[in-house]
Amino acid sequence: MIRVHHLNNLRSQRVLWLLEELGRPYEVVRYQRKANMLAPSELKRVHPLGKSPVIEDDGKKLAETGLIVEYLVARYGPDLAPARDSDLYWRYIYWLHYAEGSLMPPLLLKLVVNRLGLLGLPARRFVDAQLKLHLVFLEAELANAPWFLGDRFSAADIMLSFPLEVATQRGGLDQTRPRLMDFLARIHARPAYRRAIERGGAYLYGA
Ligand SMILES: N[C@@H](CCC(=O)N[C@@H](CS)C(=O)NCC(=O)O)C(=O)O
Repeated sequence: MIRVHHLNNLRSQRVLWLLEELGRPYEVVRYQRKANMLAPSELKRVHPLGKSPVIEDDGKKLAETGLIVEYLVARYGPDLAPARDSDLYWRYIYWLHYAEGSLMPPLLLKLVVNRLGLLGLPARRFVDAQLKLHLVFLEAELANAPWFLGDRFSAADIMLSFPLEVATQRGGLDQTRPRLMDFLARIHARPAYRRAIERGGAYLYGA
């Protein structure tokens, strides 16, 4: 059975949600963040970086959410991705990389800037401008279709969920971007999303 090493409240929620969408049985090994927000040292026994998510499946141990999503979809749920020989497939892969590679960094920077208080002020304008750039881009991407790959829900939507949820907390995402807010409302209403929250435990960013 697939085992998910899950740190409360964070990125690994997407992996649980994906597994619920796929209808795959899985085991959750839960870890609680320490007061300093870092993962407990037990996670370093699973992977040297001690970060979550990590999954174990069929003798393999995999880290990085984008890779885990790509692997699980390829192996267990090809319907959640476009056909490999289509142009849309590369758009799908783009979103898998974009979510962690481009959208998360300014959100992480915003966390740091906020914690620095006055010291963070010089960087705030730059970070806010970067976040706005991404939100304008993403809002426009949903102009003609409900999901990031068009009319069909896909694992790209799952991958983008976490940074967009975080953006509502500290990235300036609000009702001025109605398509993104509607996207979040629609994913939060999905039965699989709700089941994943029950399995994963408290999740500050969800509905
Ligand atoms: N890009 C990686 C990021 C992994 C990551 O930073 N995970 C965070 C949880 S959101 C973590 O484990 N933080 C605890 C720590 O760094 O100790 C991924 O998507 O898997």
